[in-house]
Amino acid sequence: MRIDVVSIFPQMFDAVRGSGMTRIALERKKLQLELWDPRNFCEDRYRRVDERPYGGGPGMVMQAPPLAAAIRAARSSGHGRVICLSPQGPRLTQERVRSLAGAPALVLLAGRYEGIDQRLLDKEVDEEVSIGDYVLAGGELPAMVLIEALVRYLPGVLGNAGSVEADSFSDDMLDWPHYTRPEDFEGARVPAPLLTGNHEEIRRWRLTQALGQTWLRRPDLLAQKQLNEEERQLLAAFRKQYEEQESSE
Ligand code: 9D3
Repeated sequence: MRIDVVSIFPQMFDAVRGSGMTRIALERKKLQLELWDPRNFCEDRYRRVDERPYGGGPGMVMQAPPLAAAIRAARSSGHGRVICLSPQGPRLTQERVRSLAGAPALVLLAGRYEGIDQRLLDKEVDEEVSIGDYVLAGGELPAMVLIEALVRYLPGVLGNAGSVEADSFSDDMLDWPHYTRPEDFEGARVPAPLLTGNHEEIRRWRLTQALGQTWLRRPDLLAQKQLNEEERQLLAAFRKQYEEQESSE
């Protein structure tokens, strides 16, 4: 997959270049990441990319011409859809990540300041995406969030190929709790079913925990999920135990 990013802070992307799964993807040539700085596409000799808003008001607005030139340069290499990271976009979901991961190339536009000239968005941007309802200073970290989420879908990047599939199951359910050595950590023991070596018992314990934790912490997710007969029984057992424990405390 090829990802071209348009940003006035290209150095921020050293973070994804230099570490973790994204670095592996780059090394294995599963991912090609190119940065395009709109300041290099300015006519202006001071390299400015922002101006005061028409109509007045606080803050600055990113100007259309340098952004358009940078996006067009970025697109000429790939032929990707242009996605603007924007607080105005629909929220990024795993489903959207999955659908974008199928694209051979994407252009990501990360804005700064109060916003981007609307005409640039109208002419050059195919879709907008937000990563959540909180205020950041720009689209760079959201772009990196999207890149990391996408890279997990590239074949030959994830060590454990099962993880992406496991997520398609678990994106509507929380994870079960995980344990590793030592068996006893300051008096806290690993739950007994995990030590039995009985795969069926372990599977049932994990499914029960996933259902139970989702019920406790994210009832909104559970409400959307169609439970099968086994899941209904396991969740009922979890709730019964939880409620007994509640009333005894
Ligand atoms: C407080 C400023 N807001 C005016 C009412 C608008 C605003 C402009 C620019 C808010 C944030 C930003 C910069 N943010 C992004 O570019 C951004 C973002 C975010 O802030 N939160 C979640 N997802 C994203 S994607 C891009």
